[in-house]
Amino acid sequence: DLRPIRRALLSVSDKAGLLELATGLAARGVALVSTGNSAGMLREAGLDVTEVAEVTGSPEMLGGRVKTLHPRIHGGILGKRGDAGHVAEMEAHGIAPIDLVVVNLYPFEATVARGAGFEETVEQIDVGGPAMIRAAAKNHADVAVLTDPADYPALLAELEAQGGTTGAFRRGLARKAFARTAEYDAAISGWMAGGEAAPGFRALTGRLVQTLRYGENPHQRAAFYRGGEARAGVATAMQVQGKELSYNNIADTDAAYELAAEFPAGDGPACVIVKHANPCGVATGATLAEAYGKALACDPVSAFGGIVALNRPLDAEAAEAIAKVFTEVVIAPDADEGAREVLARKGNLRLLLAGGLPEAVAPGLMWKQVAGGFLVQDRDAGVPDMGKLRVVTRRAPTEEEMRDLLFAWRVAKHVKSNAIVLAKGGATVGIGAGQMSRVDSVRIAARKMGEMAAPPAGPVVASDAFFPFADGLLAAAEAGAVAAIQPGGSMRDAEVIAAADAAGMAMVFTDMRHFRH
Ligand code: 93A
Repeated sequence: DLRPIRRALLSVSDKAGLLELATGLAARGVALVSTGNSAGMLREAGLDVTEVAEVTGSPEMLGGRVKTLHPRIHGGILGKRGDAGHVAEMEAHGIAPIDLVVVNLYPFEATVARGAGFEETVEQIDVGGPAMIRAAAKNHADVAVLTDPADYPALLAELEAQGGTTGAFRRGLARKAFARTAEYDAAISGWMAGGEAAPGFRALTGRLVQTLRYGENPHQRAAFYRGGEARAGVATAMQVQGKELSYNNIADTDAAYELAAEFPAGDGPACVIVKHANPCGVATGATLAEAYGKALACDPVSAFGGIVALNRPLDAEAAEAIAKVFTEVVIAPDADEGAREVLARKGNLRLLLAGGLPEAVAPGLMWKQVAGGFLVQDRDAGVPDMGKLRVVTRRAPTEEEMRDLLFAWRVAKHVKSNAIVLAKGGATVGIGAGQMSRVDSVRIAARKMGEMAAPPAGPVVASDAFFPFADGLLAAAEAGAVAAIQPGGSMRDAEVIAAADAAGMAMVFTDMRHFRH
């Protein structure tokens, strides 16, 4: 299924990489056909190029609205090379085959983004471009289609290596081409709905990574797509060993890695262990192995069969420690040779290398389905202004307490609400998640701490939203908590502050809450 490229049509708004591509094609004897500005640029560079108007015998008209919409162009793209009927018809109508289509579209999205007016925006709706892209993608049995300058070098490399394009190569390009036109039309319809200011204006489009064996449960079908945002993470990571990822693995790995990203390199080694979308242990340490040990100590029972995420390249020492506990997935920015050797002994364990840490504060969107529709919101990239943390109690936190408060706060953001996190010495020591009442979350966190092999004294407590009554705070004080961090803002803040003062606790308000449902 190798196909030569004898004639290429180039019509691009984004001229990046065009000259290099066209020069490479011309050097291989490919005849170049092109539209107005693209043709001008090629000619200026001394390349031999035929204008589309010469091919069609019809000038560009209607201010450019009709340039390439002509049977000599679309017949040349769509005709089946192996179909005698098509070939005869093409000859009868003077249609020459086009083997490569290089098109990128009028910059509709960028025009909307800069706030252009209605008329101007309508004019930036490309019609001829998508028609050519879709025609070429449909006929990928014979035709290659480039819609992204990033793919130009790969095409030249393919020609160099193969002397033409393979079926698999053309199919990959066609899939990308249809994703692009779908995304483009979704942007137009979103704009027409007046939704350009709403999150989600860019439609849900993605590239299938893998059809999963099943979903959250075995009777549910499932698939995994990559798309939307360019953040490093589970969707872009490389799996270097282990069994196939499951739906729940992927969701939990994402939860783990997003929390690990709250501890960028400058914070020192950090480790997160997640089970059922919630962290069951999070810690920092002098080494990754120490961080893992501290995270594991928080709740070793829950950590069995968990997901481990690390904020820096995995080393052999940490890998040895992780390998001792049954673990489903390990994700890290990278892993050194020693670590890979250690984990290779655990054939089933999935090791994912993400290449980097996602940026915790990067903007992005989150989607949640509801019956008959979906909700879209910004991802929670909020970070309270640390300079404006308000000490509301008579006693201010000590330096050490403050360090643990800020640590616990970062973790609480990634625990399902109602979230309560007890922490000491840069490690969680009790986590209460997903309860309908905040006081229950406190009790669970306190019980978890009590079940530790060596429960610490004097932990701090973080609450993802305000304590509506004093009872939750009092339960934390009873468990030994010496300091608290919470958004504040309850009608009964005064009662809660008085309870903290009575217990000798220090408390700070963040003025920002982190519900996560
Ligand atoms: O106005 S169009 O929808 N009508 C067309 O027939 C047509 N053919 C190509 N826009 C059309 N194009 C677009 O022109 C291409 O998609 C590309 O974005 C652009 C390239 O024009 P130029 O080479 O003059 O810069």
